[in-house]
Amino acid sequence: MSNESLANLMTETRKFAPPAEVAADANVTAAAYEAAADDRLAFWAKQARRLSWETAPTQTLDWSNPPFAKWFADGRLNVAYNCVDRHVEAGHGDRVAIHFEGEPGDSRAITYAELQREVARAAHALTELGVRTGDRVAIYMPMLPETVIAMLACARIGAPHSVVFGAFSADALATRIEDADARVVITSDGGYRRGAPSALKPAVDEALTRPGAANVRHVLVVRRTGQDIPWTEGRDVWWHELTERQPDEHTPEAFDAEHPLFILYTSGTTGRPKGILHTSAGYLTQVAFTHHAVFDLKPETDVFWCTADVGWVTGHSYIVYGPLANGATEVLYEGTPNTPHNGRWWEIVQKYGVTILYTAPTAIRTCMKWGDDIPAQFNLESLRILGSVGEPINPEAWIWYRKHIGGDRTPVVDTWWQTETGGIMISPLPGVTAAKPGAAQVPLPGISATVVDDDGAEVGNGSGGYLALTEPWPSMLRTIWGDDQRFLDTYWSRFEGKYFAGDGAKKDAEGDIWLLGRVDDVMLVSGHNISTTEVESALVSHPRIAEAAVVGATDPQTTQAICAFVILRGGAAEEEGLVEELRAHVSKELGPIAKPKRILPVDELPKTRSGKIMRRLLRDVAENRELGDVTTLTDSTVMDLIQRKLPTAA
Ligand code: 6R9
Repeated sequence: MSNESLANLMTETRKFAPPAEVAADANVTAAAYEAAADDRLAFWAKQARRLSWETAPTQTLDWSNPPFAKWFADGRLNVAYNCVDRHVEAGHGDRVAIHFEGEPGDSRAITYAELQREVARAAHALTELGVRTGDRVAIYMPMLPETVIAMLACARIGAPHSVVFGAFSADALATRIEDADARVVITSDGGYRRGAPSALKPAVDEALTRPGAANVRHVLVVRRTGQDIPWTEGRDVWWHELTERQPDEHTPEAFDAEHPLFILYTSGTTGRPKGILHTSAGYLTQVAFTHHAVFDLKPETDVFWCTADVGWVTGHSYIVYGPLANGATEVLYEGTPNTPHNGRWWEIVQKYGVTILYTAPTAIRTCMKWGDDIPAQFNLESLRILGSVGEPINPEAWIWYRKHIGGDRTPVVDTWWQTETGGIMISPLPGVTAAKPGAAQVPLPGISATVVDDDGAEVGNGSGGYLALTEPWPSMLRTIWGDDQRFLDTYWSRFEGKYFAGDGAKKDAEGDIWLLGRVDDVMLVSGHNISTTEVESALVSHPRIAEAAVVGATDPQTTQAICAFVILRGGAAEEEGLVEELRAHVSKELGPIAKPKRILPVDELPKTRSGKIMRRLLRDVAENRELGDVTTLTDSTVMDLIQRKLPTAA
């Protein structure tokens, strides 16, 4: 991003100091930054002592073969023991671990003592199915307690899991089963989505017809909806039948700190999905620490709710491993935010007295679109901290979130991280940082991140460039499963000795970091680099716009032309002159160079199930190309809707 004037145009200047009561009682204070700056490795060695070790580590980081890191390498522990048993042993067996809320309104509270018994039975069940330490298990599930139990059972016996989004196709599942060479698949008959049972098992059956999936011996099936499903005798096993007859005690075995914990596939923009490999102790240390620090979790009194899907890294780290390692009480919700009504999330916050909410900008903007009056019907006073993850959060959405969900009193923490980083890397701390709407701001204590230019040189304050991570961190990916070379090429070859995150970023005059979206999403317009995020933010700051997605479409005059897809607030129709008004608005906010050439009002935007806008597909539309791979879309009819709109706007 060479165009500094444009990179400086995001003129957000509002700041929100931490509330006095949060600051006074914060888990982590400014002293943590100093301690970590003094001795980063000693800081992490101390954080590792949050965990219970069978053999405590004497080593912290082994970086003798960069970028292949080993953390706490001579230590041994069991991840599931750390997330479950030790809380029971500490006398918290009666504490609710999971408040499960089904979409149809059924609910189930699972205490740590019950979770311990369920995980024990599931661990025995996997062993009976022949799963041995090191074998891979694919988990293809809706959001159910059994999903969490299955992951913990795998961790308990040292069998790395590979969770595949329940919304992915049979093809996507088959590719992932094959790449990881999974031996067992855990699934369910189906789950409830948008008010109706939706089947899952048939996709597994289809995936298992592919030659690459030939090594799968068993399919373990959770009964959720009771719908009729195809059954293969000998291969398919009911979860309840198998687990019910298992003992409810299981002796945990300690594994090496670097024992593989899970593989999680990220699709990226091109090529085969990458199997991101995470290992045990470093990962657990960082997710436990960050959950404690960023959300200020008080396990006795807080009720935590992360709305992500467990099939996404946010679900792994902040539904399963972080909160449970910290002995938290949390909500697990099966369904969609608008079933049976647009206030369902806020009803859940009220019902369970949720104190900490962690969600994505896309969800926040959707709620904005539905209207302020929806959350206003519920009592949200229990909330004390709000978090955001997944995309840059535009300042207007940040402000709305704080005001309409947080009652104008809660801190909002904008957390930047990736599947590859395993845990949160850049974020304000709720009791320390004066928050700036739209910025993740500061690397956490113990994390080293900066912004560099094309040559890898650090940029000064006020300049734009690429986000780079300059020191190894405990929950970093260890490699791409089965492809060390791709690991080196993708992340470590762009800048010597630094991790290339693939995100554009800038530092403001105070040295705070602003994330500007994926580098692939930066547009080149008449020689200027323009971030899609900045143009989207400018659009959303207009009162008529609820959501915006911006892409660069090939253009004979300007290399790329800015093309914006926008959703109008309250679903209103487009009136005469609105598009012109919006173009003028962006021009005023960002400068004439950033003025979109085309603005197309649409009803929906194409998103992945983890809430990210698929700009790639919008680029296909803007350039009149046939659509690329749509298998990871939440709702594939969205693209038809958008294409049908096109002629009016051309
Ligand atoms: C956790 C997660 C990673 C990419 C990342 C970046 C974007 C995530 C963000 C953010 C700006 C934030 N991203 N959080 N951008 N501000 N707070 O989302 O993992 O699915 O692997 O995506 O998401 O572009 O590189 P993952």
